[in-house]
Amino acid sequence: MASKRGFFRGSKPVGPRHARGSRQWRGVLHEYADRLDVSKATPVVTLGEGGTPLIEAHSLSEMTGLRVFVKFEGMNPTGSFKDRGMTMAVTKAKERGAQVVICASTGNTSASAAAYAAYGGLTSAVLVPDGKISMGKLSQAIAHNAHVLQVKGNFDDCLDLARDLADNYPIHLVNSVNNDRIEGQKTAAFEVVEVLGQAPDYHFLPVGNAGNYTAYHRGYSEEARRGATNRIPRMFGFQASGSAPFVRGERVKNPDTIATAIRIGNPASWDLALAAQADSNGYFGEIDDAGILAAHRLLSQTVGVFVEPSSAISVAGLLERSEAGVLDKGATVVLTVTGHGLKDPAWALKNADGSDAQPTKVPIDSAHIAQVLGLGSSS
Ligand code: AN7
Repeated sequence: MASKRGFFRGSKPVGPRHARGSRQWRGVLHEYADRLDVSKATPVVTLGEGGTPLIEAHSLSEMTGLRVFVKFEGMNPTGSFKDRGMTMAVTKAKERGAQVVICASTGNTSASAAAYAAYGGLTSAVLVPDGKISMGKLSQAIAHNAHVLQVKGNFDDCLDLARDLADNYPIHLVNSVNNDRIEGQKTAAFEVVEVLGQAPDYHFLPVGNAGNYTAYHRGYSEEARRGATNRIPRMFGFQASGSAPFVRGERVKNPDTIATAIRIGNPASWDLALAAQADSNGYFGEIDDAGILAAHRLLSQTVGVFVEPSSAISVAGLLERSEAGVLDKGATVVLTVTGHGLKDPAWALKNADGSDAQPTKVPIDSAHIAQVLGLGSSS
C-alpha cells in the first residue's frame, strides 16, 4: 500500500536515524526514550532538537573565579530551548488525536510550535502580543504557516485566551502549562549531567513563565534519583527589573523590558517554580535592561556566543551574584542561554552608548585597509 509520506516505504520507516552506524543525534524523545513517556507506538515528531553544546566560558571563569559553562540552546532547530518541549508536546498531541495546536507566545514558543506542527502535519494557531515580538520570531511562525493572531494586549492576556480556547474548543494547548512541555525540556539537565559527569553547583537561567526553571530542576532531581549525580544545583533564576514577579513576590500588571521574550507578569509555573526554588535552595534575582545589554555584549565579544537579549540575563545574573560575593569559590556553574542572537539581531547593532554601530567604509585599496586595521606598511 502506498504511504502518505515519501519518507516511509511500506510500513518500514527508513531514514538517517534508522541507518545502521549513523551517529546523527536523533532528538530528545529517541535519545531519552527510557526517561520519557514515549513508547514504540508513539508518533514521534522530531527535528533533531537537543544535543546542544556545553561551552566552557574561560572569560567568565576568569572574571568570577568559578568554572563557568554555557549551555547554548540557540543551537536547537528553531533557535531556542522551546524545541525540547515542543517535540514532546506536539508528539503527545498527535498521539492523542489532536489536529490543531495553539499557544500564546512572546515569540519563541510560537516559532517552535509552528515548525513542529508543520513537520507533524498539524495545524497551528499562535497568539502573540501586539508589537512586542521580534521580527525573527514572527517570520518563523509565518514561514511555517501558523495562523498568527496578534492580540491587542500583552503575553499574559494571550495565555488567558489560549487557555480559554483550549478549554472550550477542539484545540490542543502547547504552552508550558501543558506538562508535556516541561517533560521535554528537562532533557537539557540530562545532557549537562552527562557532559560534566555530575550536576553543577549552580544553574543560572532566564525566567519568564518559569517553565524552564521548573524543567531543569525536575531533570536534575531525576538524575539524582537514578544515581547519575550525587547533588542537584542551586537554581538561580533571573528576571528583567520591569518584569520581575518572583522578585516582587506578586504578579506584575504591566511588565516592561527590552527583553521581550521574558516580558511576562503572571508566570504560568508560579507554584512549581517556588517549589523548585525551595527544594534547591535557589534564588530569584533581577537585572535592569542596561545590565542585560552589557552582558549581551560581553558574551558575544568574549565567549563567541550570540544570543538574544533575554538569554544574556543568565550572564548578567552570574556577574551580579559573583560581585555580591555569595557564590562558593571554585564552584561549577552552568548558564543556560535560551535563544539565538539571530532571533533579534538589532541589539547587536547598537553601541554601549546607544548609538548605531556602523561598519567602517573603505575603498577597494588594500594599503588603505591595512592602515585602517593598524597593520603598518607592507613588507
Ligand atoms: C529566549 O515564547 O514564554 O521561564 O512564549 O523565549 O520557561 O517561560 C518564551 C520564554 C527565556 C523564559 N528565554 O522561559 C514564549 C516564552 C527565552 C524565551 C524564556 C523564554 P520560561
